[in-house]
Amino acid sequence: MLKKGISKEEIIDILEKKLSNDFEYDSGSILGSMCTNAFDFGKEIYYKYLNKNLGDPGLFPGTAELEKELVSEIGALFKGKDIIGSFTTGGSESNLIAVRIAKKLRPDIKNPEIVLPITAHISFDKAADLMNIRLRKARLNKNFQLDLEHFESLINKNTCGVIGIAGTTSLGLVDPIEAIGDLIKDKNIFFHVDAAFGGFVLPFLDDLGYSYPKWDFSVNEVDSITADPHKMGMGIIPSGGIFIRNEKILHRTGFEIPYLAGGNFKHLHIVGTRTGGTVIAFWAILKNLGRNGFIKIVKTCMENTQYLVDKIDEIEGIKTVVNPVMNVVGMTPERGYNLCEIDQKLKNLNWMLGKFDDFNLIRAVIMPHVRRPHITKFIEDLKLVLG
Ligand code: 0PR
Repeated sequence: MLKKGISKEEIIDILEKKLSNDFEYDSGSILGSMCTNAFDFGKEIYYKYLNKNLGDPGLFPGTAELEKELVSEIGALFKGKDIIGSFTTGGSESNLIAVRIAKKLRPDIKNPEIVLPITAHISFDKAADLMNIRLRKARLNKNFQLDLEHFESLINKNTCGVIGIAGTTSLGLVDPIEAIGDLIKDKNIFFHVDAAFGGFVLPFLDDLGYSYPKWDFSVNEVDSITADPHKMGMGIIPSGGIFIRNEKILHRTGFEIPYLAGGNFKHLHIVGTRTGGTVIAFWAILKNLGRNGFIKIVKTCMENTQYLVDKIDEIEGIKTVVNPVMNVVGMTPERGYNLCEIDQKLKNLNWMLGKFDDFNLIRAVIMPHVRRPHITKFIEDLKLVLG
């Protein structure tokens, strides 16, 4: 540590240099991220309120009330009534919370298991590792859809929870949530839907005439949903959300914190001290954009997604894996071409995509920061790479 501090100007100068090799969303080269630039007004609000700490809500009752209001509004967007929940650091924390609830609600099961699709996010492996739970992963069929028969065969007397995904990490697909619900009906098994990505896409697709399977609280068996503001919600990084149907779950499974300056309360979080600023910012983003604002953002992303799909269809050497349900495009090499090589050559040209070796695909996520000229340039470079 420096003995004597240096000037702000000098520090800013040093930071500019040190951070100059970071990628920027606006450059368009980040084609494989589920995060994006936060909505500008949200940044202003976040900066104004960044000292708010929801880890001690008794000290910030106004912020806590705002969080409740926001949870309820999003719960209604997900077709639920009197939904409870809270904001987290992201999809991983929300999924950890959901898995913990599933385990806690079934103390009668000695060796708890969770059944989930093989496409489930790595956060469930983290949860299983931390909580000593066995994951039973169901495979996919040829069309990258969940093999429901295999899923069913993995459910047994040790199953405390099942997971469905609304917007898979690799392809943005939606699992058959209603059919999973039918499999666990009246079985006292917790049903969590991971809509970390899809949560702020799917509710707006209806208006745009796209079709997709039922995925939210309108499916009676769904107990909780993960949905992240810092993905398609245009929120501040980091901000995630967990939404829960039954309010009794907080009382039954929450942690009691008795010594806080603001007074006793119960929460479900993995973390203690928790940002209120990102929650207030998301409240402001939702109010400012309104439903129409989100529809407009999703519309542009979906049109750009189709543009990319059409362009890929014209190229030899690579093809799209499935028809996208939302703004995620999986590409797989055709015979004679190699995935690692394509990915590396694209990276050499500054195109940063996600590579999923298990499914032999590279993934582009057409976030709001990805614009049409970026896609056109990407296609030119992709043609070059494929020779
Ligand atoms: N659930 C699903 C379906 C996800 O896709 C992800 C993250 C999570 C949960 C976990 O969310 P957090 O990362 O907020 O904890 N999926 C992103 C992905 O793999 C994570 C990410 C984000 C990766 C930005 C790269 C990146 O630049 O794309």
